[in-house]
Amino acid sequence: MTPDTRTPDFLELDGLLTDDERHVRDAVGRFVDERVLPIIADCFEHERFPTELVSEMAALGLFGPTFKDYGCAGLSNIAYGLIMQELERGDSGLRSFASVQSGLVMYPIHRYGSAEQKERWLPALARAEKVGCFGLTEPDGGSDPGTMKTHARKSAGDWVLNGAKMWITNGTVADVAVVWARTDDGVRGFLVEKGTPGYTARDIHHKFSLRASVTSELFFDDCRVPERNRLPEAAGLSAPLSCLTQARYGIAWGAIGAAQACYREALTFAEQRTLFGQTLIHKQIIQQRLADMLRRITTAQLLAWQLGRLKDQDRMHHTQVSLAKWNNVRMALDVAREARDLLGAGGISVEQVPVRHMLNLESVITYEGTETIHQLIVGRQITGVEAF
Ligand code: TGC
Ligand code: FAD
Repeated sequence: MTPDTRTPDFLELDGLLTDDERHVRDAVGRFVDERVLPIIADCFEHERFPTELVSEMAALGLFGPTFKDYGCAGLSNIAYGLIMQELERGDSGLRSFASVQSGLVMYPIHRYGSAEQKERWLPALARAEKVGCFGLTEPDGGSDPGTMKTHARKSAGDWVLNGAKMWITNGTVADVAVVWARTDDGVRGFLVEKGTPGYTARDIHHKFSLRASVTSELFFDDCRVPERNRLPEAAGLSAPLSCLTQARYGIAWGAIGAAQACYREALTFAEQRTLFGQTLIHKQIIQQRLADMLRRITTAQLLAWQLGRLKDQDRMHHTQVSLAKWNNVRMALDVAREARDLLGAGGISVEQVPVRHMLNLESVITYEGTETIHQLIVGRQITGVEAF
């Protein structure tokens, strides 16, 4: 078989997927080609999240797809990864929306919620009749959530929240915010509903990254939340950190999609652009750059696939996810920058995909743990020494 250098799938990973996984990938891929790519550059340019696509994503079963109950599809974790890959081939903003809804809102409710909370929220979130957000990061620093200032105090059977969260995806559009706050018993999670007195959200503008995604600040000013809205099984910082593991897993796959989009455009350009009497593909340096992109994407694909296998076998460790998020996002950012440069001046236009992906990936390498934080997590796993 001739290795596929177009998709690219150089090591025939397609053959490692089940029929269901291929079917899911192709269905989401068609959605991205037909519904996302025609509008996404305009959304990015005009700082608009394409809300009109959310119900279509829900109809495709893209929210909470690995859960077996509450109206979800019960897909494998590899299928989930492929969904993220295809969405991020469209735009990191779309993948962010799905990451937050599935990994950061449905996951904590499914794992840490009461039966009543699950019944109330999970089917509605799966159908995207309700949208959620996840509030962990605070204005004084996101890398060290253990020092969060937002706090909740018990008062006449309710909880009273005070504090602020910053850089929150979907904050102003969310019907429910999963909010992490310090209590006398350590960190606890709360479901704060839109319209609760004392809870407000406001969008952050002037972003040059993830422009097709809503990013917000959340404020809690004596915000009273009933005990029934506390996640009863969430105790301590490990609860929000376990949610991050889910979202980071999806990002490790998603970054591959962004890199694929950039590589394909660079390859097509190099085949068509004639300079010094020949198309660019005849130049050694261009071939070396394309080969390097292919090498990086291929190793990231293998890494994501094995991570997915481990997750499907319930053997995945969160430090393995850190290694994959670090490697694959760094790979995608490097490929996007290379592709941007290879396109010459045209590469600075949002009419070509690399600059949009490149700018988006500047957020992706920062959120869900910065590259440095993931290096330190892996470093701690190697040495047993904490160096944060
Ligand atoms: P540490 O002592 O390491 O851990 C406390 C407890 O948690 C456990 N744990 C984890 N469990 C599951 N998954 C993980 N990833 C875990 N990491 C740690 C750990 O075993 C321990 O359990 P126990 O039972 O012993 O108590 O805590 P630390 O305070 O030293 O923190 C370590 C550090 C720096 C790794 C952590 O704070 C960290 O990951 N910081 C980065 C914060 C971050 O990534 N924030 C992301 C916010 S959400 C976001 O960005 C969404 S973007 C959304 C989009 O896609 O649009
Ligand atoms: P800081 O933590 O202040 O870090 C600043 C710098 O210091 C970084 O370069 C970092 O790598 C470095 N650094 C940190 N610790 C060390 C150390 N020990 N040694 C050496 N260097 C160190 N958060 C949410 O809770 N929910 C969301 O939905 C969400 N969505 C986001 C969407 C976007 C578009 C963005 C950009 C961010 C989002 N975030 C969200 C926040 C994100 O998780 C944080 O930005 C991230 O965790 C880093 O926190 P910080 O920006 O405060 O940087």
